[in-house]
Amino acid sequence: MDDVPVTDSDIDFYQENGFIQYKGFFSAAEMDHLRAAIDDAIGSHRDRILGAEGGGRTSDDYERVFNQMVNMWVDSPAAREFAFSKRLAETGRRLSKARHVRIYHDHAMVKPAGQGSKETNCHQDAPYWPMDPLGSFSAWIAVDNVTVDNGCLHFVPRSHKFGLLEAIKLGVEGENIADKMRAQGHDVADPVAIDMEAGGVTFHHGCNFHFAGPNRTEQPRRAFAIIYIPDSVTFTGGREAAGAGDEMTAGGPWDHPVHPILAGEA
Ligand SMILES: O=C(O)CCC(=O)C(=O)O
Repeated sequence: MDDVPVTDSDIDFYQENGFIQYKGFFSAAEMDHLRAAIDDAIGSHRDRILGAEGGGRTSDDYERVFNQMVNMWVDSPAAREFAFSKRLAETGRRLSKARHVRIYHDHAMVKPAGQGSKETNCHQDAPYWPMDPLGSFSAWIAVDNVTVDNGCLHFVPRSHKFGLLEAIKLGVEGENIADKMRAQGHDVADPVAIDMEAGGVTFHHGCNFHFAGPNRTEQPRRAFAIIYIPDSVTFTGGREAAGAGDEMTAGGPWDHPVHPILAGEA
C-alpha cells in the first residue's frame, strides 16, 4: 500500500517510546464526515453511551471524563469507513511488526465542555483487555482540533516497558499510574502533550501511560479510537467489550466476525 506513512525510523520510535503521532493523516473533509457520524450516533443511541446514566456508568464523575460509545461501526456506515480503514490498520500493523491485525473495537470519546469537565486519569489500556500476550494498541483520531485546553492526549515515553500494571479507576479523581510508579521509586519520563489539528492520528501501545486533561473550552472534544489486536495475541476469556466472548475460546485466537482481520495476511 503506497499511502501508508510508516518509515523504518517511525517503527523504531514506536517500539522505543510506545506511541507515535501522524499529523494530517485524514483530511478536514473526512473529519467533517466522521464528526457528523459521531454527533448522530450520540444523539440517537443515548442508551449505548457508556458514561450516560444507566448505561454502564462506573461512578458519578465518569460522564464528566467522557461519553464513550463502543463499536459504532456496527450501525454507522460512516464510522465503519474509519474503523475499517485499510490505511490506518496497515500503519498500525507495520508499527507493531505484526503479521496481521484484527479490530477489537472502535470507540467514540466525547469529552464534554465546561466547568465540570474532568481529567482522564493517567492509565494503561491493557489491564482492561482480555488479552495475552501484550502487544495490542490503539489508533486515536483527533476529530476536532485538540490542544492542552480541550483535553488532548499526553503520552509518557517508554512507559510501555513497565509491562502490565494495575487497572486505574477512570472515574476516581487522583488515581494515576505514573504517580504510583514514581512513588515506588521508578524513573518515569515526563509526559508529552500531543496537540494536533483534526485529522491527526496517534498510535499508542496498550501499556503506554497516557492521560487527557479536562476540556476547558466551550465545545465538546470529539475523538474516535480503534483498538487493534496483533496475530500473536490470544483471547483470555472473561469480559469482552464487543460482546463476542461467549463465542470464542479462552486461550484461542480472536477469530470471530466482529473481530475481522483489517490488515496483513491471515
Ligand atoms: O480520549 C481520551 O480522553 C482518552 C483516550 C484514551 O485513554 C484511550 O484512547 O486509550
